[in-house]
Amino acid sequence: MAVLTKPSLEQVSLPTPPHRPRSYFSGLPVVDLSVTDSDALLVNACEEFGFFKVTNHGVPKELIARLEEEAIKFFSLSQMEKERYGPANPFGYGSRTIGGNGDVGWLEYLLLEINSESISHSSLDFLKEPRARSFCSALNEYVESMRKLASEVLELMAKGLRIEPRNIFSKVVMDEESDSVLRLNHYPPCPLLQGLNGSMTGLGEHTDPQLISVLRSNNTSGLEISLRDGTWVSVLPDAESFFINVGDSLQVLTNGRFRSVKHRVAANGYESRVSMVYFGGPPSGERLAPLPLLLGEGEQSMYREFTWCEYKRCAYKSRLSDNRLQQFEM
Ligand code: GA4
Repeated sequence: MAVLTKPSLEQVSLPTPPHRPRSYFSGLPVVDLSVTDSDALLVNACEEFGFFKVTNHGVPKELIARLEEEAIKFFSLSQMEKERYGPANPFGYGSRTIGGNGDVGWLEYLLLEINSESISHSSLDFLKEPRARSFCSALNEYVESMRKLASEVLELMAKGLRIEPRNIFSKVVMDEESDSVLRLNHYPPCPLLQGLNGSMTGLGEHTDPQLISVLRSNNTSGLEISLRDGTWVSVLPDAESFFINVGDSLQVLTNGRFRSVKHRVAANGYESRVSMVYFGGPPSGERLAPLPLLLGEGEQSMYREFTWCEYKRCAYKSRLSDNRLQQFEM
């Protein structure tokens, strides 16, 4: 793995690559949050793709840039130094291995636990050090704005589904006890791919366990989503917008009406990809089952009730690409 030695932004934005993916998916729904009736488009996107892009989200550009810069500074430390804060179990610094069951990818990352609205310092000892002060403040401000954005989007989903109360989904992730996570990923350029037409996995295919994921990446391609018919398509990167994923928990609450989207990241031969993902999850003891409000007349519940804690126990025994909801199906 290429190691960033100097903590500078330039190091992760290499010259324009001579090759980009052949084509990007053109059918991706774009939800403009400044438009009042965006809820219908948003519901449609959750049903059809489980994935969409949001614009006019109100998250300050400067905050995004600050956190990205801090993340890059961390990833620019020497490999030996970074390894002191790992291996991620599940929180902390991780490199090449994902989860504990044999998944690997061309990336390094920080997995940070969010405790009562801010980043838990015990999830990464580095954050306890004086030199991490600006990193901590960027992380906490970022998490606060991600909670707000996730909550706004979840309320729009309830509005679009015409269910009350409007905070029926958002209250789950806004709860002080909610089990949410922040993930900072760095996919270094993969020299093995240079000049070749091959591909390599950055992060293997999977669905996200939580209700909602809010993803921001720099302008490097790599993200791919699986469409309903199983075709994989590349997502055009857009550093100005956020991408929203429906997760397994929201698929359950909506009795499968919303799709938990399968996605993956391909490694790039020339450019570094840096992404920051907020995963909005329920409190540990939260019971998850299809909302009776959303069951049509005579419609059967697709899932039995289970707690988030129960789901997580199974999830940490699974491989990335496993269908983690299968065991809860009726
Ligand atoms: C996928 C979504 C998030 O990145 C994550 C991942 C977690 C991890 O990296 O530790 C998991 C994966 C994710 C699902 C199954 C288990 C757990 C790796 C893995 C094999 C942080 C999460 O919440 O679930």
